[in-house]
Amino acid sequence: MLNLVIFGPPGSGKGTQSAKIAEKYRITHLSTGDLLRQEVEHDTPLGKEIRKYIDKGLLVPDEIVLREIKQQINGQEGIPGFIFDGFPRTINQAEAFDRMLDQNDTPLCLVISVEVEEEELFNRLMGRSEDSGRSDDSDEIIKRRLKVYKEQTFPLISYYKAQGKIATIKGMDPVEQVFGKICHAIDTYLCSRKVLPVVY
Ligand code: B4P
Repeated sequence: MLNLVIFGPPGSGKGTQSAKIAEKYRITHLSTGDLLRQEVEHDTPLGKEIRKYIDKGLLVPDEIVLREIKQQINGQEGIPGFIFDGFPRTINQAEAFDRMLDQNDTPLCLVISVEVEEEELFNRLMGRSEDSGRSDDSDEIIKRRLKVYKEQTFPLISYYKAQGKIATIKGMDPVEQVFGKICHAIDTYLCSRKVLPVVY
């Protein structure tokens, strides 16, 4: 089973690249951002609770996110793999995720870490804000999301480096070039079952 995580700050291209990875490697794309926004759209009590966090640019509480992920994984046994997009985002989520994968006997293969400079991230998200309709794509909230990333999500790089699972991708290039580098990292893993400690 091919279990991949794509990791990076807001605007690094996680959603964009995940769709392409899912299509090429025929695995299921699971975006916690999309799952949470769907709950908000349905305007359920849970959706109302989630909205309070997303609208402020804060992370949604771990227990809500973990429940969503569990439901998705448990409903889809026997599929070729997953690309987890935007999950995990805290050390607590990563530890719970490791336990979940252990229980299902389906280890995590590779964590794709996409690196983009902060000014470019801000410009991309402000560019998207014009037609995304996303309540969190606004000047002040984007700045908060970038701060939350540094404080709560960035430490996951050391967590997965210690497991020898990080492939680092320079994400400043156009979409197709970034995708080419990601495919190279995945194909290298598929050939050797090893993650090379290089920057693609
Ligand atoms: P997400 O939906 O994950 O939003 P994101 O971090 O902004 O990434 P996204 O995938 O949308 O953008 P992308 O970089 O592809 O999360 C939203 C919110 O949900 C979070 O703030 C949080 O509140 C909550 N949440 C989600 N997961 C959670 C979790 N696990 N725990 C707690 N809370 C959670 O693309 C951005 C823009 O860049 C696009 O316009 C794209 O076209 C452009 N772009 C992409 N690649 C490019 C390239 N190479 N060159 C130029 N532009 C590019």
